[in-house]
Amino acid sequence: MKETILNILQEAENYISGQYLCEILGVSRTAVWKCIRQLQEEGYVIDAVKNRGYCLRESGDILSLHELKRHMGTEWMGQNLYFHDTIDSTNLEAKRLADSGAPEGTLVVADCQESGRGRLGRVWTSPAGCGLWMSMVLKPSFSAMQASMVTLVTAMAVMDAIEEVTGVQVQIKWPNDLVIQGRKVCGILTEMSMEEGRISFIVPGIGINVNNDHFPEELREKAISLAMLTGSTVSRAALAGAVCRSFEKYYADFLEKGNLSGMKDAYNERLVNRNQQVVISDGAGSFTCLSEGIDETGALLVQREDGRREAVSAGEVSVRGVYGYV
Ligand code: BT5
Repeated sequence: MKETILNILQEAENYISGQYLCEILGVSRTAVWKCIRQLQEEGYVIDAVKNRGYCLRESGDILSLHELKRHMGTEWMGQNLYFHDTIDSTNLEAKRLADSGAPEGTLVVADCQESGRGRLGRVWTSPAGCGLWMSMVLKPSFSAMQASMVTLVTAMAVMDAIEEVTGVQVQIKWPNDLVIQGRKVCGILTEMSMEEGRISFIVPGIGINVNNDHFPEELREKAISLAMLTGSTVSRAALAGAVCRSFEKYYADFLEKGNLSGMKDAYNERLVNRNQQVVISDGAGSFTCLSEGIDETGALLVQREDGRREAVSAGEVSVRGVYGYV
């Protein structure tokens, strides 16, 4: 019933009378009032005026199943949707769901992660009430060789979504970070499960700092949130919907071409450090080189100091600027 009242208020442009709600729902005025109180407690600003009824003023940044569904507008991504106030990690949950048969397009969103994860066992700081922590389930038929490209497809999708919702221009730090003013606003962790040499599922996990007004000491110089830039609260539900819609678009292009040729130029235009010296670290050590941009497989083309050119694959590698994070 609460859900129906919310839908009616969200669609109405003006006051809706209490009497009307009672009639449609076949319940008492007290029952309607109880629901209104609950919605107010959840953060909806609803005016209640005698002889006029109820009017929804704003939804602000409420992250809930209802708000996520309302903003989704996708064909397949997020149509099977889970929302948790708190969870260990949306990637872990998406993998558990995928393992037990959840379909492609399953989306897990949480308000807070207690064990948010970065790559190589690093921690992803995921406090409640300010970030968008979400993971998607893909069940592709392409080969494992192509899987690392999914991180870059996801980065393109998030970049566009952030611009659509906030107007803020984002840069990409290959392979899995989005940065603004040299600070990390989003990290992507793509995980894959294989069976008998074939991909059983891929889970791209996205962490976006949206309305954080501060960061722990160790991230203060390195991280930024969208609200810190725009000065206003950003709707995480609207952003989640935009990410999913834009992901559908880029993923379809990637599947059609089998590579990143359709987005390579746009990616390179936003590549931070392009044509600059960077330090690349992998399991074997680190080296300094000139970053030239990605090729259509998503590898970073670099030139070593001795002039040798090579393509570095987007796997477990890190890139940083010669003097710091970018
Ligand atoms: C990443 O790893 O950037 C991938 C982060 C993916 C997070 C999402 S949230 C939803 C889903 N569920 C999960 O459990 N994970 C995914 P990496 O490149 O390894 O970067 C990790 C490093 O980023 C840390 O060592 C910190 O230095 C920094 N960091 C941690 N939390 C951050 C935050 N909130 N904002 C910016 N930087 C952060």
